[in-house]
Amino acid sequence: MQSQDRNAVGGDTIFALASGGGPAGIAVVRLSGPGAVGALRSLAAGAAAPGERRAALRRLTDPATGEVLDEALVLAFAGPRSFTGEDVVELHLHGGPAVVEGVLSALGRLAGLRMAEPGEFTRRAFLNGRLDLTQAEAIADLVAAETSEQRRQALDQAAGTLGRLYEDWRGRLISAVAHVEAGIDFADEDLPDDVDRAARAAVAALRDEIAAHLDDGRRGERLRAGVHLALLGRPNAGKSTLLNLLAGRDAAIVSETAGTTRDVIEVHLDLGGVPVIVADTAGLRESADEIEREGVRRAAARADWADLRLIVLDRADWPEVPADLRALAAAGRALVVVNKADLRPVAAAGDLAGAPVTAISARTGAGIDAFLERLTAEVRNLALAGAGASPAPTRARHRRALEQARDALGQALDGWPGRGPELVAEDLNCPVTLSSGIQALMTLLSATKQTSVEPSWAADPFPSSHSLRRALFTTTLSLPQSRKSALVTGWPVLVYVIA
Ligand SMILES: Nc1nc2c(ncn2[C@@H]2O[C@H](COP(=O)(O)OP(=O)(O)OP(=O)(O)O)[C@@H](O)[C@H]2O)c(=O)[nH]1
Ligand SMILES: [Mg+2]
Repeated sequence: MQSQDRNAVGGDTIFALASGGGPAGIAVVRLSGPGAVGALRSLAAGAAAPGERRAALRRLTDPATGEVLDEALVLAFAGPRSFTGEDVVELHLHGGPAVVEGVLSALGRLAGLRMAEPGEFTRRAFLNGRLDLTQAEAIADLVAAETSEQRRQALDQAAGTLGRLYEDWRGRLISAVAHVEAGIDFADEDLPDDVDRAARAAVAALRDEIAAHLDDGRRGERLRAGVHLALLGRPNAGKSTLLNLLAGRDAAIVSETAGTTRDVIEVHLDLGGVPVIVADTAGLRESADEIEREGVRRAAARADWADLRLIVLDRADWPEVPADLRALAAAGRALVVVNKADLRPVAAAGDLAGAPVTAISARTGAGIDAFLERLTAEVRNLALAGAGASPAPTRARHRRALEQARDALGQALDGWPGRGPELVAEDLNCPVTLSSGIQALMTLLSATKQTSVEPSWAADPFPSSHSLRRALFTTTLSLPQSRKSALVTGWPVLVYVIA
């Protein structure tokens, strides 16, 4: 069952508890690598491994002492058709700590086996080409997903939606670079104009697509990391009371002393499937107290970078709203609640400088349902708007690489080579810039620095030929025959292949 190809990466065999720690009905220990099946045989006192992708019951013993460790359900997956691409064995044990500990230490004493490092199974899957980098990231996101929408996004990405989009862009860019290269290599010749025009249009379209993909309001990243909501307002407005109501527990101290909250207090909520991190902050006012001043400074900082600001007003501050709070509302990404509506009916509706206003009582819960509905809609809008239509970048890493690609394409379009014999040295910058765009897209999918163009047929008769020319060959196939011959003049590789 083991071949070098199947177990290309590690050489050694890794194992780890794949399920959570602590007593449980079942615990799963996973093994991956060339020694996985042999290790199973050692633990099963020589009994054969089950057939591929079949489960079997085995009595597991410690090979060193002969002591029985468990009766377990075991499964074997032969590489390369396994999660890691290597031979994989799963031991479904009874989930008691002593069982798990006994099996792990017995495995650790077998030659060629070692404990896996965190993330190492997924890493091997990635290195063996079972996953691209966006999929490997998605597995981590799926394991960490706490809400339904996070799960949906992670599952989509794990299925390759994001990777396919980037791969498609990379392919289109390679094709465009190949055409530009041809134009430069054969500048003296009568290349058809529309080849150049088409390449240029393809690069422009791609640049626009990447820009549109980036212009998503960071929804994918927000959904992955959580929408940050800051509660802001005067001391005693009822921010902490509202936080506790939202959290359903006494997370923050509430008192009638103005200036109670100093540190930023966070609670995590699931609003409509979107993770939300709500931060309670110190009441905003001038203060002589040094500690309170620091609290106010932290509140202002949180207000700056929060995705959404929830301005909590005491009904005494409504409808004559203090100028600084009105300015906060006017700055956008804000909702307003007028609190303590239980003390005196509050006529609060409409908006404050564009931010929608709701009247509530954080003490009695009156008005909270309507407010939560509005808040949930706003949060879903921040994290999901347009979701479903196209996948979104989910990490800052994606954003950086995409920005690099977009900028490289823009630069290439600015310096697009002239046509014909007036070709100048600067023209050569264009394919180089485009290639750096390819490289940027490549880093989205792969951590390795491999060349950006792969040969498109198996047996390359001219291994030394420039990879871009090979790509040109494939792209020229879509041209009419007359154009092909124009392009291949003086190009032995292409002449050979087309003939
Ligand atoms: N009647 C009434 N009292 C409220 C309501 N919400 C809060 N309070 C009271 O107002 C006082 C201040 O509430 P907090 O939640 O501590 O106010 P805060 O905005 O966190 O105040 P600081 O932490 O000092 O900035 C407490 O005595 C609360 O019980 C409400 O809806 N109705
Ligand atoms: Mg407070």
